[in-house]
Amino acid sequence: MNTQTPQPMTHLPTQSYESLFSASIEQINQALERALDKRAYDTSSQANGLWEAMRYGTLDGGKRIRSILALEACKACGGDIESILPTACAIEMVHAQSLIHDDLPCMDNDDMRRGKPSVHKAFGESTAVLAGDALIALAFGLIAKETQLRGKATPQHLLSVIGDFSDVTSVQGLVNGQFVDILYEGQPFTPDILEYIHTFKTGALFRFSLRAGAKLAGADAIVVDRFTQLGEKLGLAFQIVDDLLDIDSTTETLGKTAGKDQLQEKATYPAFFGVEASRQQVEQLSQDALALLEETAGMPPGYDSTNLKTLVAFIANRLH
Ligand code: GRG
Repeated sequence: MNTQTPQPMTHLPTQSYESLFSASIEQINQALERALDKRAYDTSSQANGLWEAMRYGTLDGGKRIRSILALEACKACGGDIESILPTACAIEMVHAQSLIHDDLPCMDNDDMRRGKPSVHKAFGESTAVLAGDALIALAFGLIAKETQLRGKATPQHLLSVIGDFSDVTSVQGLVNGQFVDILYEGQPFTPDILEYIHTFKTGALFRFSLRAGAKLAGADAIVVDRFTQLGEKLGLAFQIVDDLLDIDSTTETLGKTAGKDQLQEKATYPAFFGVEASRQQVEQLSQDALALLEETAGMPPGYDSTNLKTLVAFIANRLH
């Protein structure tokens, strides 16, 4: 396998993701720890094993890229962190759920995730299914119960975010993408099918993250639309890079089994277009994302897109 460091494709701020966003990642991790504190919900000990599995699958690991995007979108649009933090945690919970269920033998069947045994390996299949189920429902409750609306964000914005969250967690989002992803395993596919799978399976949660950040800042419709497009570009770029890393990287670096897409005959960008053309698509999507961030109509005075531009570069150039 080729483990050479690829040349950065997008020439942008070079500060590393981990160093620039360490405080925000810590803030999200602490909020997730509180949100998954069993004592707040359940005083009996019967379901301790379920809580352990939910915590194992969500805490301790993960780049937190989707929640960081939501936070940064909210800040760039003039919003307050308190308005978006519960939604950012809900995003991570649903993302964790999708990984837990994706790893199950009846889905993509992976024994390893985030550098440790996947949840069904550590806790058994039925617990993994139930832990994922509980995380989705808990995520909705978190947004509804914990969001503190500040600044221009209104209850109407909050309701609309909850509506979007239903779309992304159901047939207009991850479930749809996963279904079609499995449907096309080992089957001939077209670029349209490929874009469909990636848009729903991965893009939908990125789209939601950027859109929720703008909405919970109380942004105008023009800005919400722009951040929605930004999420679509970044989600697609993220998944194409994921496809490339599956070929180029190692199990050790990724913390999940590398080289599986080819074995499972998955519909991926490099499988259809080849590695070089796939990299060019990531570059194009990154340039499109940067162009969206250059637009200022509807943005607050002092609008600063530096952090979001750094995130574009991280998504294009990431190695894990
Ligand atoms: C949401 C109700 C509901 C069901 C989920 C199983 C399923 C349906 C969808 C699977 C979607 C999936 C696994 C998409 C892959 C997305 C992807 C590239 C994941 C890796 O994300 P990273 O690299 O992971 O951000 P970390 O570990 O860093 O958080």
